Amino acid sequence: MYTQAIDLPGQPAEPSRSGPLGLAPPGAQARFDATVAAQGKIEPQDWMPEGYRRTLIRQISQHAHSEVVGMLPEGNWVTRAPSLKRKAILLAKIQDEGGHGLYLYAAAETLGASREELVDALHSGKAKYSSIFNYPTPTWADIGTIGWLVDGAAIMNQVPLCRCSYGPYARAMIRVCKEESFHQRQGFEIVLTLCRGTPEQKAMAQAALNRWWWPVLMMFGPSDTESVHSAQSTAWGIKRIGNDELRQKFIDATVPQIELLGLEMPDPELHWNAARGHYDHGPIDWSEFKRVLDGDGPCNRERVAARVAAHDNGAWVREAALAHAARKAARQAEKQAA
Ligand code: BYC
Repeated sequence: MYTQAIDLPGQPAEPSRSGPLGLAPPGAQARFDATVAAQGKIEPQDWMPEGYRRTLIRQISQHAHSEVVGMLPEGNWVTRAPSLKRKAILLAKIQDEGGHGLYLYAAAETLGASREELVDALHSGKAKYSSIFNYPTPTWADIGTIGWLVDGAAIMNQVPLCRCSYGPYARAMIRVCKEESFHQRQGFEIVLTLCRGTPEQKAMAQAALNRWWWPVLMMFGPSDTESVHSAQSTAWGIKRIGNDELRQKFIDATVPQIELLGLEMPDPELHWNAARGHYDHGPIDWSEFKRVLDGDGPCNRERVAARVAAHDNGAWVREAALAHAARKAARQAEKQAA
């Protein structure tokens, strides 16, 4: 997975870009359209429209940033998880999220973006990451709820991305979804344990569900009528299912889980609509979503500051790795010359 950015034998070293003035080589656009229409895969060495490339860099890098920033709310609980076993499981989950970030940065690099520019965009506030990671985790129940609902919503959104038209992204999603599935189950198990525990523990689970429910619904993005990218991304085979349909699928799958846990519904307007064959829900407060995207959520500043500090504190590791790689290359060159 990490080697996706390495050149393929017999293929051009660089992903083929539009010609001068952004013109496609003869037949390239038709080949691209035919591949997308046939649900085939576009690979890094294939010609692709500049807008397709930019859209993928935007989405994949935002997705990578989300995975990496998403480690922070959970990292907050590694030392406080209630048992050694819970600590070990949480640590492994957080490491998985870091791994997802790496696959995704590698996938974005196959499109000609450099890791430095992507990371700089996150640190300067230019690039977005998922709104959900700007909320705090005040109790252990929040950790269970993140696994159950946040990873649950992530799977709902990412399973269709396994069929995305861009090969490296689609392939990264297959492994990511398998791991998210495990995360979702471990989160549900934490919440189930709390719900079967003392009244105080069950109340903690209820409070976490109430806090996370609406932000989780916002994870799927704005309503289709407000979504600026959906139409084009769907035409390019990047998006397979719209934001509203995925949100509805998530709600329909989650309500029975809330019932099984014996928790109260976090939205008094949630009810089964037999005519539609779906659950209806109350209105989502999109002004809150907008505030969080504009950098004014409960933890936006803290999250970006933590990432910048981690990057700065890790400068020596990057320098050491580069020095090691340079020495190894020099030794190899010496050997070849001898
Ligand atoms: N948060 O036209 P739209 C995880 C932005 S990590 C922030 O619908 P699109 C996990 C959107 O970017 C899960 N911004 O856009 C990790 C656009 O703004 P720009 C992360 C959002 O791209 C650790 C504008 O709103 N998952 O699971 O067609 C621990 C208009 O939206 C959000 C992914 O990244 C949001 N929630 O559709 C546990 C999945 N929603 O870019 C778990 C990959 C929308 O024009 N991404 N925006 O400035 C996608 O599937 C799509 O990008 C989205 C949005 C469905 C999110």
